[in-house]
Amino acid sequence: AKAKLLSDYQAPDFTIDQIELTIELDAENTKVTSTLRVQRQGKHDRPLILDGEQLQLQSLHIDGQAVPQQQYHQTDSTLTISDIGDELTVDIVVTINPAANTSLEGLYLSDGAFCTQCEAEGFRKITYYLDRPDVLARFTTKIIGDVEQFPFMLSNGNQIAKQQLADGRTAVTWQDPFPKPCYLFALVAGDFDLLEDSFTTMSGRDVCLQLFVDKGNLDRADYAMESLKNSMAWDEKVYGLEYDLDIYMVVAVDFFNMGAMENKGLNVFNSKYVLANPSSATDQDFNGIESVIGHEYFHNWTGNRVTCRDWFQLSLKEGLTVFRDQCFSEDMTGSAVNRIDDVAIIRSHQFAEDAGPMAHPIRPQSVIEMNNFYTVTVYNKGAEVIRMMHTLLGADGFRRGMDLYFERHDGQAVTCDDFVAAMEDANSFDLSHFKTWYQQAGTPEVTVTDHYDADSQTYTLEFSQQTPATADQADKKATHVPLRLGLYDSDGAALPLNTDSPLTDGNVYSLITDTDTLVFNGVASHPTPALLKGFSAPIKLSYDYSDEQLLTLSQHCDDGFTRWDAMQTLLARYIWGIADGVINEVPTQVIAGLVAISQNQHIDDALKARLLQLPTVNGLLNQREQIDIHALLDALETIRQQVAPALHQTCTSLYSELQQSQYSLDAASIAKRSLSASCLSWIAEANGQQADQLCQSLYDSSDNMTEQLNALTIANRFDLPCRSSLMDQFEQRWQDDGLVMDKWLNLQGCWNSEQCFDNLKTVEAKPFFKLTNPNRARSLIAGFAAMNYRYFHAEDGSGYQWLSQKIQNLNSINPQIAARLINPLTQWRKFTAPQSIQMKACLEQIYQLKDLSKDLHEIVGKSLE
Ligand code: BAL
Ligand code: ZN
Repeated sequence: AKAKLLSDYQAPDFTIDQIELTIELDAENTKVTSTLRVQRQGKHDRPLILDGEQLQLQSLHIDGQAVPQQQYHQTDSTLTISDIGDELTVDIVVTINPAANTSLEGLYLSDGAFCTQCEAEGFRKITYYLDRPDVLARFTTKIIGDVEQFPFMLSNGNQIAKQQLADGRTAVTWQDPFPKPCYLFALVAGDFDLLEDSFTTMSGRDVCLQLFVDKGNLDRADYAMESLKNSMAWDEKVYGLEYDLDIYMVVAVDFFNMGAMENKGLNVFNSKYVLANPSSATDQDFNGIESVIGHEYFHNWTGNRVTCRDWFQLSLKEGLTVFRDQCFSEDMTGSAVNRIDDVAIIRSHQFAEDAGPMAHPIRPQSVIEMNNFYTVTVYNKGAEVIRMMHTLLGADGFRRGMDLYFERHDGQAVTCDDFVAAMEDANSFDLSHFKTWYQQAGTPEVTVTDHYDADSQTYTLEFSQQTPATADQADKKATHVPLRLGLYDSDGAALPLNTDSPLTDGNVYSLITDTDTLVFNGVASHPTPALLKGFSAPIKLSYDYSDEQLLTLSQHCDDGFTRWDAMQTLLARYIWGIADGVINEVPTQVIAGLVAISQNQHIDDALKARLLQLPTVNGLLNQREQIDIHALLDALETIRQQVAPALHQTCTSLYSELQQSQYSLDAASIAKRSLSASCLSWIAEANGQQADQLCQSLYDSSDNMTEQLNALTIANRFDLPCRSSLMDQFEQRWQDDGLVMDKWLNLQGCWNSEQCFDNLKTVEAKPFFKLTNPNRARSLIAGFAAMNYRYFHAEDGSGYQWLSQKIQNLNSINPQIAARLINPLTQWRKFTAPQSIQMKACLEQIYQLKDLSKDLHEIVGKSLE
């Protein structure tokens, strides 16, 4: 397959401004009739080339006349029609086989219900069309089916007709008044339970809200509905953006590749991001629902009303919408730890992508399979780039930019440049240099040195920046890095920042050149600097902190992220020291620092839970090259064993203080459960027998999934004696509920036991495990390959071969999921031999597959380059 280049973009030769679809549902033989109103764009005599894959063409008419065979030509991905006029009506009839569609792209069956996924290029599996986001049409969709089997037949917009047909079938017609690209088309037909509610918009319009869930799941739908109403209110309050249709539907399905999809007026969701009640879902699940419901709702403006010109611009809508959902979640929970959790994703996953074979800028320049670019770079780094603009312009300036963006571009398909131009023009702020973030892959590294002059009471910071070469680009330019600064005295008190250099609101300094110097005046003693407060840029920052300075920041800094970051930096320093064999022991003052945090009553529980966590393996892997994974895992083990005895007593008493008699989902209660899990894990490290009892009794006495899963997770991680019976009890209780069993599958995958690998075969044979279901596949496979470092990286290479086999199976079932789950193998260059050699050999084997999908071909090919 050939790469498409951003630089080759050309406006479409034809547009379609209206489409009438009739879809006659049949599991194996669905008939799709479409009537397209087509117009030539500009003066040219090129043919009309429609996209289409896996379609059986039944008939083709132009302006009512059958098109003779010599006038059209089919390939496996196109239908070309020549010798046509400037304005024409094209009637196309195709048949498709939804039951055979395991790729879950286009029209497919999810447990008996029909549903669609069209982004990015799935509509071409439904009918021939100009499947590109800059062709916007008004859709009218008639769905014909058996109403007994499919009481709900849904599509975008408003239902305008429902008729009983002579043959007993029912036809339901929907019309979407907003022109849209076909990636936002959706159809759902099935039997569901329905939760209804309403929302009155700021202009007083009533919107009907409908949430469709599998039969029997209504008791798990309330939180999603609440989150939807909160999202609608939030977007009005923060951005003045109101919902624009009279109905908003959300359907939860079990078979879904992504988290959810923002189809106009008819979101289709992975049931993981809808269904939750306290007994079946964890606090983290509830958070995920709030953020994904928010995310898809926010897309109605940032994505649907203003969409992307081409798929290279994906971050236009995704980076912006992730930023919006992050802010929404922060406002809902009012907690500083949201930021820490967002940063942890960047550091553990995005930095790895930047350093790996698939490195790409947030606006990629070259794509083989678009599905491979729904990445943590486009989404989460994209959100960081939007956040930096927010930081530079301030909340009011950012809002002015958003207002101008909608004023200029409502109803259009635009580019990231258009977005940045609106931000610039609304604020008279030059972002031309800042736009490097859209062009360059890679994680900028900023190094800071300092100098204190007691005589003049000046404190000087010297900055330099450099971005290492990435797989896709060798040469890098300096970029615009906003650094939110703070200076602290030895007690951790914040000092005023007096400098002649310009700092924007909130003490933000812009590093623009390769090197720069910043001088502070009136500084009474050598301060401790905080250089990246709130993680104001997605960079790696290095400054040679002393242990004491890091301890001071972690104890006292007024920024939650900086506190956490200081502790992580300090711990990572000693983990690497031990892994390298340079030291054997963590210094007592570091251990004392952790103990002090555990005993500090002024730190809120949620932050304390994060401060007491060791750096993650993934995060550590991104700090070095050529890693001996087993030495690193051993070092983590050592540090845990050295720290645990000191934390044991405080954690034991904290743990008992934190027990709650009643379950509640407010932020304070969630924080208590989170800290309680951190404490339990330190207790388990110090005293397995005590932890065994605590896990057993927590599991037995608790009425909520969060605590039960905390108990199970710790039993699983420390392979406690109670593990096996708790896992059995869990299976007994939930075996008929795939969504809940995902938690169990994930635990089996990351079981910290020598038996884990052999056990995988038993688990795969369970009736609730289905490789065809992305949630099931992900839970087990990623649980093992992305979370169980010790056994995935087993010396004999068995872990790699197991993953390789799963990928080969998934290659033909669901290429998108195969391409996501192969990720751990693509990181082979990170590791020393023999791991790197074994991992590479697995990739080479996969690359030889005869029917290798485009998705895997791109990723594996780049990994081996
Ligand atoms: N647009 C794909 C799913 C999402 O990001 O909302
Ligand atoms: Zn999105």
